[in-house]
Amino acid sequence: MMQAKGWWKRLIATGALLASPALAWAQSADPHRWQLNMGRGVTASSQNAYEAHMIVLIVCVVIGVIVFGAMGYAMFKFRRSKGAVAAQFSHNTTAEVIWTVIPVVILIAMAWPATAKLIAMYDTRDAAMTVKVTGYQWMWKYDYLGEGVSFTSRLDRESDRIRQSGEQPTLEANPHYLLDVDNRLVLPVDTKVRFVITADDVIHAWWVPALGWKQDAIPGLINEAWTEIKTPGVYRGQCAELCGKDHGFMPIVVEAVSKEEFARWLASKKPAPAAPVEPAPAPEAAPVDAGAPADAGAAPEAAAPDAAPEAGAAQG
Ligand SMILES: [Cu+2]
Repeated sequence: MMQAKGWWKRLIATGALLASPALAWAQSADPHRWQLNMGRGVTASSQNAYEAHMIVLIVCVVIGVIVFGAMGYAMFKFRRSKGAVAAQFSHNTTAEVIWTVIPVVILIAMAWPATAKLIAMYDTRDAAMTVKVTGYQWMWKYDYLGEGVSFTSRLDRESDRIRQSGEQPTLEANPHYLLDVDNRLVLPVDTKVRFVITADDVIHAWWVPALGWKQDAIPGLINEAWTEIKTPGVYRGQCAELCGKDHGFMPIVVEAVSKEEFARWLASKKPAPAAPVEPAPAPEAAPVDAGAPADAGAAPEAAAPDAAPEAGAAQG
């Protein structure tokens, strides 16, 4: 009895959810189990895609209801058992003109906003920053162009350990199994970020559903895309082009943070000015170049061990 009650409650709750489109279609950025509709995402592009999809879906539903409704009505109302006799005409110019013109008008009405949205999606001008994305078998590399910051991003060690140990991961213990990386792509919110996307070996595709697009990464070719994330958060994606045996093990994680936080993060990732690699060539070069007029002033200073870091700082 109690069980039956619970079942009814659930049915009513589901019914209420389905009856209210706003509730049923309010999606979080990442897909989840039993999701019925596409997500809205967190960018203008993803919102555009969602709206275009909803317009077309509504048009399809209305057409479906009218066509199948008319068909069902005609079949039932004019059935043979009631003595209906089929008309014998074979052509009707007026009907043909109407059923050609109406679909053309509907198609144009749908194509117009869709084309405007597509054009906006491919307009990478006026971006505040550019990130180069390179696909490798089987990881991603991100270069913040002009910032001197670049790193690779590959499957996190925990996911790698689980998949190779034969252990059975659970949603509770490993909620981001195969969807976590060692180094996340950090991006600022409310900033137009341009991506240039390529690959080093085979074709990959960079895809984060919450951003609203998917772009092929092709060796020898540079594809472009852009995003402007509105909501801070962590958004996950995957390689979307079969690229070899570990295609399923090169996830993408984007972390969108405030502009201030991003500036701090970027500064922390930049190579230190007095990095130990930089001053090293100076003492070596000093004896050779000592006689050269251009380096005559700098060489003795660089040769002195305690002055070396300063020389390095000046170079950096
Ligand atoms: Cu790939």
